[in-house]
Amino acid sequence: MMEGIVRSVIVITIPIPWAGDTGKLMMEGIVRSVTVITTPIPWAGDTGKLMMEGIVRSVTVITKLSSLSPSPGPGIQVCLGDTVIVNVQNSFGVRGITIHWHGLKMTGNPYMDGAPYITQCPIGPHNSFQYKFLADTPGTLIWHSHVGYEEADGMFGALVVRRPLPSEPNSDLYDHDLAEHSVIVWHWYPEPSATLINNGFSSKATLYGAGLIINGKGGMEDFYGRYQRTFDTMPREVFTVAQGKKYRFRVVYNSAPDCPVQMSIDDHRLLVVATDSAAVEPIEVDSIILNAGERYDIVVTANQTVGSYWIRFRGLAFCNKNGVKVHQEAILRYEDADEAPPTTNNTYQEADREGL
Ligand SMILES: [Cu+2]
Repeated sequence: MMEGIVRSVIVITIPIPWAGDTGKLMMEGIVRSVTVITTPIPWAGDTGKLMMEGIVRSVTVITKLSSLSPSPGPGIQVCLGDTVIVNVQNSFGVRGITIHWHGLKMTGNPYMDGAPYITQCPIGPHNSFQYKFLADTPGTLIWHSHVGYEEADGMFGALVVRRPLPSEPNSDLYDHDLAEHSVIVWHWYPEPSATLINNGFSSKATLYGAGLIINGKGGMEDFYGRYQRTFDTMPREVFTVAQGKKYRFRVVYNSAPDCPVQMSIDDHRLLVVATDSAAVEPIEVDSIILNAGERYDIVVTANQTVGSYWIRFRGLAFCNKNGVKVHQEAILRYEDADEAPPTTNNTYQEADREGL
């Protein structure tokens, strides 16, 4: 608790033998290796707090033991054709959950798609469920809870399905495609989404955007005047690159309100090579705009002076109404660069780009 604002929280912990664990799966006497993702969850329904810049609010999050950031949850990185197994244990005391694998076709396998009351009854409190499905769609996808506001409140993560480079369109355009270059953008409210959104709907009030968080990190401002102060002390996410190399970044956007986000990198162009898990004819731009649930794969060439550069995220629509100028930054840092953040301004206006 800081600054006098305290909320109770349910913290969900997955002590993870996470992505990359391999195991054996036997079907009809045929044994093959699979990528197994085990989540034996003492989610526990523990109470705790999540604090950003002194604002504490409840979140429905999945905590990685290896990280202090409670959301996004662990990235799932698999290969095309892998059978993916995820053991989910719901340790909430009262809520049902499902996990949706956003972007996978799930051909012939609808009951693993996580659509509550349509293809699956929610996993009840203190119950578990094993998802098992084929990674049948290559590209950048997202996994997320599909009940209530849990996704909006933090229960989501990247799901990346890679294929052999010879069959990967545009793979000649980059040197590296690393898990650490997943960029997970979360539209963030300073209190539970249900509180704001339900009240907004019932009173026909306009919902305003409130904040953006990149891979669980970011400085926060009091964008809509709720706390009557400005604060900006939290660390920002840093993406490291080596000068002269080309990197594929996989950008995922999770948002509850109408808040498209414009993303750009100072002094660097973005080469778009895929969107929503489908490869596209490469096109070079100076910014992209993501809507909720969208994914963009971009190639960034580290062709500038060794240093640190702002990666800028600028909210539009509800995130730019009535003076609410929601923005956030991460840092593109070259190896051997000073650890200080970029010295250029990080205002909303600075993030305004042409597009092409
Ligand atoms: Cu979805």
